[in-house]
Amino acid sequence: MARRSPRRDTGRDLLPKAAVARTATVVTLDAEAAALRELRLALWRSPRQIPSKYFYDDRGSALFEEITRLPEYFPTRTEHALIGERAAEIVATAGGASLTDIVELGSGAASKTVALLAAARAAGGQPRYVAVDISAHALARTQEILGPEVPFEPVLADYTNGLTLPAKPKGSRRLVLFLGGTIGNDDDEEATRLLSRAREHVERGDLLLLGANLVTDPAAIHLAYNDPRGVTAEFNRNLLRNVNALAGSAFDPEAFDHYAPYVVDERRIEMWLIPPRPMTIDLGRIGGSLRLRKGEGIRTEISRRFLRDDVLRLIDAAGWTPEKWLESPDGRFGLALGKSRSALRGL
Ligand code: SAH
Ligand code: AVI
Repeated sequence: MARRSPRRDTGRDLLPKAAVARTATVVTLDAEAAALRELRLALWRSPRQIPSKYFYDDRGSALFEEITRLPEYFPTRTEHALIGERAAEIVATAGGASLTDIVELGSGAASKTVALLAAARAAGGQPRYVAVDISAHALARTQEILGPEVPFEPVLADYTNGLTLPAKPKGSRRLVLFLGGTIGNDDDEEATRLLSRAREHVERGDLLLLGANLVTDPAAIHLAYNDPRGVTAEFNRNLLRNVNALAGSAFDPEAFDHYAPYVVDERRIEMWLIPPRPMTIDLGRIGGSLRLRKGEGIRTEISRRFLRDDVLRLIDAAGWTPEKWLESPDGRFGLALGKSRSALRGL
């Protein structure tokens, strides 16, 4: 993409139109400036990093959907089956017919949410579906998958920043979804902050449904992030394309190796991009250039595996009292339902 000339953040009339923005990082000039600052800080951290939310431009979202269909990538289909089997129970716990809206953070294509919406309708409700995602492509896919009959409100936003959501009628029930194991892409501090802030959008008694990858066979986890067709490797490298488009930087994605080990004692996959030789990269609007030594990787993602009690402790610390725990028969995926308390505890 052509490098844009530097602009000053002088007024709202200069903002690019939201309709043409492809990710929430380019919706406003403020957001773009914040993204450039965030990238700079992350690249100078030790180890060097690029936050995983930068995976999700149009191509990244499409590649993630492709990953979810790979035979090696078991989390999506495991969670899908679990939600499919327990949808009626989840909806009943979340208010049944009085459930007025389902808000999903990082909704992606929302393939699993369809079962919950159907169960809510079967229980006599007609909830609106509010999907929050940083990727315009993901929200468009959601609309396609849902069809026109579901009341749908897409929100193009970065959920780590302040979120504005459509108001909920007072006294009605709202269910917040955070599925796919995306919570495992954050460390404990970030995860607790995110889940606590989600409570700003609910009333006491509303529910959270959180999906988490559980500790299982390391070889199976390793294969899920090292598929032989190289789709995950492409997803990893594509992050550099997205950064180039956003920042006018000159990373050469093809020059980096995809490396994704399962680190047993940290209980997490780590995704890295490794330069096989020394490189100097012009960082465009991030500022300056980046010198990488041979093998000096950039970490692009952590993807954590949890034990049941880790998940329950996490939601409790974020102000959601654990109500129910659902687990796939193979023990690889868990869903925690938590009820919002009025006061925060344990933070
Ligand atoms: N929940 C879906 C998608 C998981 S992929 C599933 O289970 O299949 C993670 C999703 O979160 C992507 O669609 C990505 O665009 C979105 N995402 C990642 N970081 C985000 C952020 N900071 N704000 C909003 N959306 C984010
Ligand atoms: C979105 N997130 C839960 C996925 C994961 O498994 O951590 C992203 C992903 N990274 C590589 N493959 C899939």
